[in-house]
Amino acid sequence: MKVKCLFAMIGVGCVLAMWMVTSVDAGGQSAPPAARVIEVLADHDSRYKMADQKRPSMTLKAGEPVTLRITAKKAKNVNRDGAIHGFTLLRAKDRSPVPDWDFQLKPGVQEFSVTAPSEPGEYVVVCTVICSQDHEGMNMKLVVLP
Ligand SMILES: [Cu+2]
Repeated sequence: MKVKCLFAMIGVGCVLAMWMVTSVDAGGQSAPPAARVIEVLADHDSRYKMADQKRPSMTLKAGEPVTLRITAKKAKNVNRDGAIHGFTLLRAKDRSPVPDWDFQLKPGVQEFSVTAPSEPGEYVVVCTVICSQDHEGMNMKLVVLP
């Protein structure tokens, strides 16, 4: 009789422990860290701008999820599809495009959810719309930290 009771208590204890472990796990998964929001202005003078930065540049951690909130203001030219600027990320050392970082900007504010490259190093954002005669100078640095 006493032995049976002991086993029953151990059984209940195990179920309780498992429930606690799984619920803690589920809680962790349901609340991912909020992505940092990075605000960029793609301006009418064919320049990217960021608040309080003379030369705009972003610094991200490898694989960090971020939200790009980009405000675009029309320069001289508009693309056939209505885009006024582009926002495309290239690896600096060989100018190879980074997957999922290629955006056409329409006038106004747009948000893009992106993940920082997994490879640390220097990257450059370039405009892909011939927005004015100053288009060639429309770029911005991105540094990815390990
Ligand atoms: Cu441009």
